[in-house]
Amino acid sequence: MEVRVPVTEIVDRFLAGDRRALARIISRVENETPEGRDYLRDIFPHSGKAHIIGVTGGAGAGKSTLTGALASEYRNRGKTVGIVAVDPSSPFTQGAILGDRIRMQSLALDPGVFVRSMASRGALGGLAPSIADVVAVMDSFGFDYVIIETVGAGQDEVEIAGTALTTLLVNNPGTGDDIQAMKAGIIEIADVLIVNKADHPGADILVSQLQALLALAPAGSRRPPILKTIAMKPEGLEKVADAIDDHRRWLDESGELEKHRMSNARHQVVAAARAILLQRIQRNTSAEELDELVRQVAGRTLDPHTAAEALADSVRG
Ligand SMILES: Nc1nc2c(ncn2[C@@H]2O[C@H](COP(=O)(O)OP(=O)(O)O)[C@@H](O)[C@H]2O)c(=O)[nH]1
Ligand SMILES: [Mg+2]
Repeated sequence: MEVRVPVTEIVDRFLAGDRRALARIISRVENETPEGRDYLRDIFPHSGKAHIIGVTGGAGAGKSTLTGALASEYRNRGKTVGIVAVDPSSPFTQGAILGDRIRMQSLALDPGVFVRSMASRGALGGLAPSIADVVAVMDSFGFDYVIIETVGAGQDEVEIAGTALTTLLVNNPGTGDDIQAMKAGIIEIADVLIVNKADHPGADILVSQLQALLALAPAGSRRPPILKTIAMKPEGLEKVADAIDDHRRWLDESGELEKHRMSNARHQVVAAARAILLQRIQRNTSAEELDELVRQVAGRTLDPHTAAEALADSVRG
């Protein structure tokens, strides 16, 4: 059985920089336990100082490798980094961080880096609301940068972009479908475009294709820089780190940062309210009751909205 330690004691240890307290708080927050909510309430006022970076793109684009290389670049600059890997196939997720990649192993031993992997889907479906909470915990701990790695799957990356202040979109030469995907609007969320695996043929062609796409953007909108990297080597990460700092400066000076904070806060409050209501409905509805409603809807004797009203009514009063 686990020894109960008062919330305030753990929070004090956390605020003093104790990594074990950090690990404990992240677990409780990620699992959305009452203890986790107590921690979050106490430490949330300490968040808001870190720069939050989203790294998104297709599976195998090199997001994890790039995230590790970017973290090393920040360590060289004397900065600390928290990493949240929201990617089931992430090497960060495979327990020991990559036996075969020395750089990532050394990151795992570095007290200036903290890596956490988590599932993208909450128990109730939808993007796990706790991702933003875990990011807030790392932010409160005092990391200079928090990097969120997420596999590009449409809605997820849009929501992650809501949490991240600067979003990197990782592309590869010679794949072709990237450009199509970006036409579908994903490019709108990219603040920095990365052409990774620039050691492969076709990197310059991809750069010009991306430039052509950006030329179509509305006049006056900010053009994301396009940067070539070889994350595996690593090569090109200084420019990436500089571009992220440039973007942060632009956010500060243009007033976009404040707008972003407001819309992100609004999104989080609404998402949390939705999750609470859904939990209450689930608490108040038995599996049999739900099955009965489902049968009626499937049998067309009841429409889905009326069924949902019946569920919602269970939390009233
Ligand atoms: N040639 C080459 N391979 C790379 C580069 N960056 C990553 N890779 C490799 O691409 C594969 C997928 O990388 P990973 O970081 O796991 O991609 P993710 O799925 O986007 O996180 C791995 O085998 C990496 O070693 C690069 O710049 N050049
Ligand atoms: Mg990965």
